Amino acid sequence: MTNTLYDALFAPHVGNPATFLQCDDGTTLSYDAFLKRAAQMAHTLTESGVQPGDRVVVQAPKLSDTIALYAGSVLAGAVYLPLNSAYTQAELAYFIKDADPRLIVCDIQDEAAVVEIAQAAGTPVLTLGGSAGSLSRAADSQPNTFKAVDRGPEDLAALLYTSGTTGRSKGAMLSHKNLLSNAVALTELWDITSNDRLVHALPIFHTHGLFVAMNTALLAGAEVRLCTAFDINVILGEITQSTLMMGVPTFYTRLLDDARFTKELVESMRLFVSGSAPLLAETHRAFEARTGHRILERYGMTETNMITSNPLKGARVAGTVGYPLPGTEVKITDPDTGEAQPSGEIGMIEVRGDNVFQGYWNMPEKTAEELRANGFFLTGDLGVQDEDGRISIVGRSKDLIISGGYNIYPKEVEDVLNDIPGVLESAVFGVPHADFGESVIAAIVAEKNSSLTVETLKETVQVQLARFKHPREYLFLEALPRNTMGKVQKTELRKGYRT
Ligand code: MCA
Ligand code: AMP
Repeated sequence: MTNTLYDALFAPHVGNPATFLQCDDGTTLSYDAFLKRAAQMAHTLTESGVQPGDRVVVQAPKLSDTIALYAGSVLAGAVYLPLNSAYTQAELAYFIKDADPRLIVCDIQDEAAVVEIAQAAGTPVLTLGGSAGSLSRAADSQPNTFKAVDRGPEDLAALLYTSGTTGRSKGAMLSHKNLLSNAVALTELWDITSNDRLVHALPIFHTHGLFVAMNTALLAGAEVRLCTAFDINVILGEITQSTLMMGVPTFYTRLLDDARFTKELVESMRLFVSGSAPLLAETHRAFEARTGHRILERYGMTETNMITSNPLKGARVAGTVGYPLPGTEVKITDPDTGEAQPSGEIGMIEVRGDNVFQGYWNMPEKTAEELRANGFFLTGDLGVQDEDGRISIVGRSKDLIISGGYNIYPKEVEDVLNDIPGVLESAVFGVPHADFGESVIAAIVAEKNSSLTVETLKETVQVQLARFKHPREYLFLEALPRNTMGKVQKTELRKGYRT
């Protein structure tokens, strides 16, 4: 009997007294204690009716019990479906309808609202949020061992939603093999060991904070300082006792903006990793000048896990994302013909390997559009590979804004805006932002004689979309700039912004 992820990430830690998690409130959990809690979570899931292959939706705070729930879901053979805690009720309702989960776990503070949505689908709801959470309370009385459900490498372990150029979010199906192969590659490449202590300030509902950070730590037996948020005062304190940090570029610009962040403070640190959004070469250089550390930039996607990384030993070149991970093939192709491009030519980044997902949940046509029959996945990122194999991302063929590491697909925001009475059309675009890298701006063309106001727009947007997707400014225009084919010219909108 085997369970691919459990056998590799969790089983080796049975009886391991080393510290696994340290939380904001000072509580610590050894690996052994964590596994016992995971077993209790697995029992609670099965008692709630969760069968192997069932989806468990989790929109919960960042707690040790949330990580134990992830482990419990693996043990019970379920498919873990984490959601951004910023999602609104409207967004949550879509995911629940699409994923048809057997159980929903939410923040105790959101219980009433989530129950309202869940009732329509007849799905039970349990809560997390300290000792009062109903999931935590139910788990307390369960046995602390659980026989892992048989799951093979191809079985699904997680379903992660990612928005798309069509506006509708798609569930990326990730198998045990997808997650494990990537964790193994990264742990080896970055030489993560049980001597490491990771400062973990990322959210645990995305690939970066959940799989890149947690799965590598589990595989290596490293210690994790679980910070509920990126609080600069907490981070500055923790960094003096840690060896490793994983973050989005905003983490590094915020650290550099603080005069207390010095070379002396990072004496124990051995590695700073950046990803999820482009790290400016100027941030890379400033960080090295301040600390002596060259940030290691890597590149990935929800559908593919991590794809490339700068080397641990060897040149970490600012503005590049390094080399394909072991076991991962990368091809740069002509976006029109799909033909491989010679080195030095810009093209679509395509990826193949055990890290690449199994397709989009219930969307075979979308899967066929983006995942070629030969196994290569079309990332929508434009890149160039040099003679040596090193890759740089130079743009995107997909219309995407990345703000503080969160992805915002303009089409999703435009769909919401266009449905508001009085809006004739809209175009959403990104502009540079000092803290978040990019921020969201909406250009609006109002219908003639309408009394549309910014307040009306904001009211609807607030109900429909998570806060990080909200336009930070609305520009009222007479018409949208279009090319001769009628396509909206977002480059013109960007150029015209504040000029
Ligand atoms: C918070 N706000 C944001 C963002 N985060 N607005 C735009 N973009 C954001 N990323 C809003 C808040 O709701 C708040 O709204 C206001 O901005 C200021 O919040 P602040 O307290 O400054 O923000 P924060 O709570 O400190 O969060 C910033 C953050 C956070 C730490 C950068 O966004 C973060 O943890 N980002 C990491 C995302 C991540 O893990 N991405 C990985 C995706 P108001 O105006 O109402 O006050 S996985 C992925 O992309 C692939 C696979 C990969 O390669 O990793
Ligand atoms: P997601 O949909 O959240 O998985 O986001 C994946 C996207 O984030 C990729 O397709 C890239 O456009 C972007 N991304 C991730 N890492 C990097 C990086 N190091 N540099 C530039 N873009 C990145």
